[in-house]
Amino acid sequence: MDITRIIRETYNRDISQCSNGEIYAALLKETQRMAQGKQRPDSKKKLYYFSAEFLIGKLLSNNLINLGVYEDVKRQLEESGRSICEIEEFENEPSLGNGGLGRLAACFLDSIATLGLNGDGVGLNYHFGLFKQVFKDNEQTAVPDRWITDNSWLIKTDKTYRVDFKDRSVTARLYDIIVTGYNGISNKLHLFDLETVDEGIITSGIDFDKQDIEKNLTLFLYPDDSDDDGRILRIYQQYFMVCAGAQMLIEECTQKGCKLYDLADYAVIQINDTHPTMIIPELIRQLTQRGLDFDRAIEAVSKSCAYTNHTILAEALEKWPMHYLQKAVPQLVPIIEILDDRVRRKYDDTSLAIIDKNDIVHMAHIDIHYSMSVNGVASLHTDILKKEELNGFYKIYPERFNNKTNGITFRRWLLHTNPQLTDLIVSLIGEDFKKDAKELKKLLAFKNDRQVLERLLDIKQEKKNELCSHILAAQGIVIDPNSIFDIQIKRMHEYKRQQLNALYIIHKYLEIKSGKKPGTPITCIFGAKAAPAYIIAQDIIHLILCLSQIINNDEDVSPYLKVIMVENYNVTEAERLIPACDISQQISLASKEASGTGNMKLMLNGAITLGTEDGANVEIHELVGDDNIYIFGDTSDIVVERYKNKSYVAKDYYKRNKNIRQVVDFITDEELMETGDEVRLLRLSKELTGKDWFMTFPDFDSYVEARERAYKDYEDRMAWAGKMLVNIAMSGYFSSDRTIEEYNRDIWRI
Ligand code: 26V
Repeated sequence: MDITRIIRETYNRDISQCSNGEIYAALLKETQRMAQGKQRPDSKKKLYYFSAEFLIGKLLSNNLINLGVYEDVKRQLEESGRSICEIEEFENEPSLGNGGLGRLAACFLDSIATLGLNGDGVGLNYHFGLFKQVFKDNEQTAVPDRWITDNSWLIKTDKTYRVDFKDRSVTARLYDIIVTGYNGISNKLHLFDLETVDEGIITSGIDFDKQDIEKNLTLFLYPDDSDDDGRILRIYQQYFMVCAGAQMLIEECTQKGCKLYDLADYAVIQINDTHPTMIIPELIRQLTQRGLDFDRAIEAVSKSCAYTNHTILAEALEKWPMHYLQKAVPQLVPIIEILDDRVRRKYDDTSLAIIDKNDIVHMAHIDIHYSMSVNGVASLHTDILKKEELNGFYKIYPERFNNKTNGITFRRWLLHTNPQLTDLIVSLIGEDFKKDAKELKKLLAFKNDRQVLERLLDIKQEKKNELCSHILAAQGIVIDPNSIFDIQIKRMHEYKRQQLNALYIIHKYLEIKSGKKPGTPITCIFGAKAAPAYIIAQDIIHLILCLSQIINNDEDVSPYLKVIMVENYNVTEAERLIPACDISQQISLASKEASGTGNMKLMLNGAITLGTEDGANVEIHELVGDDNIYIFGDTSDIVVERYKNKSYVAKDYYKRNKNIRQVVDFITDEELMETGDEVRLLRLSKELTGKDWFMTFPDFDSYVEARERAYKDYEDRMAWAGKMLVNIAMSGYFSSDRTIEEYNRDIWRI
């Protein structure tokens, strides 16, 4: 890529006369041109990865890396006195996802293209994505996050599809984003947009008329679903995605010569969580409309579809009242009734039915009965699905169930976010790990190499310094770069237990107040958004922000302990935080976190996990061994048992355990109540002492013990660097290339 030439051709000026924004725009167009020039795969069978979320992050650097020109572009820009980082500031991050599920879909697209597989993503083009988080008076407020400008990666196509709802028809316009593989081919991310969408109907914050479907359908990702209108809007969105997607898919397959009944030879559809489930009845509908008989349509669709489950939390498994479907998409109702009827004829057990006695449709049940594969996302998670949550289904379809432990793309989470570490690894073991992550194991040979370990510590320091400058610039907070960076970054949710982390921070604060100072200062960093309608999650954010205010302003304490909550945590912030992390907090209640993928990114960047035996932590533990991870808390078996026999009483722990009482009482102590909002703090305190549904109290002592042990071990810098090295070396298993190879080997067979 010759930047001088490109700039001259675009603007008829010299690069020195161009703003960074202009350079960005020119680079974007050129990168898009290069990506389009890449070979498109051409196989009979193609994967369609249907997902309501694709959290792709900024794409410029990522695409330059994948196209193999990043270093060259960076150098040319530097020669002209420009920096690629400053230029990338001009790119907006598309916030097309909530968290792990959407980011996983993005990592998968990268690996699918890298492995040369014929597979596209299919989703929605939300104009504002998820909200942008702004802190005000120690609370989260939500404002619209507009990301689409003239210089976005979206390519408008001339393809449109009609989507019929009960009382109206709308037009779906297809936009594409090119997905580049690393030294590979290119695929597409297909995003459908509502032709008549109107950004003008947003009133204040993220409020808008939820009934105005013709204008609102693709405005936001998962709008507030605390009321009926919000939930029905979600059904409209989901159907819009699958109806247009099914038309596109059938069109592509028939063009390749597919007869409708042999659809499974041409298309495999991965259903990412239950959000795209309506693709099953919708495809059946469209196939029968085109003349295929009903039985053969069911068969063709079931052989083409595969379902991934991403959670065992009952409240997160979608169940739609039939009258919602009647109201929005009545054409699917008779089909779903037939699907349910066939299940009922075959199996007596009513818990396996699709429509329950209250006329509620269990979306996951449609997926399980009418697809050829059901997978969990980490080994423990799949075991729990088989043994507990989906046991009834496992008994009738044992061959359908399989595990696919999640993964992450190392191109973004190592090569892009941590070039310093990448260079060190290249200098030690060569370039092969970039295509084959298992190669990282070769790093183990340097476990006792002082020079290498020192380099590792230097790089960590450099990344910590970079983060300090960023946080100072963005939020005006001074951080001690020599402190321990202890980080918890993920969606705010009670099961992820940010509240447990906060209780520890109170414990540490009181300890320092009483004169017991830590060996090394500690900086606790959080990054998390909470769903606007999720009150307790908002309360936990409030608690953390109040603690931050009190602790950071306390002269006795702040030299030893600081608390920071990063505003608007997103992929771009993650890219800054992850390489700078020393301790990775993965403290969900055992059995509740299906996998986690942040845990993998942090491990890859040399952070040591402090975690429960949950999700993929279990596999991290197995890989690195007891000495290179800090495990605490009750096991998933104990937790599952405790829920079953309802034996947990939070109040008992509160009464019996003085430490717990002390930290919990602090939430409603004078100091905090004066700083924060009484209603929020009282509600949170009551929630903990009265219920503590995610069992923070039973794990509290063991959490404190493990965390103290980690801090103490940190003091021995060489021993700590050894742990970092083992974590990096063993992280190869978590490459999404491995995950995708497994999906293709066991499910897709492209
Ligand atoms: C959604 C909701 C929505 C309603 C309120 C409660 C609730 C709780 C959890 C969820 C999560 C839905 C699915 C999801 O995002 N799962 C995540 O998928 C990741 C990729 O497989 C995985 O790493 C995370 O552990 C899992 O939580």
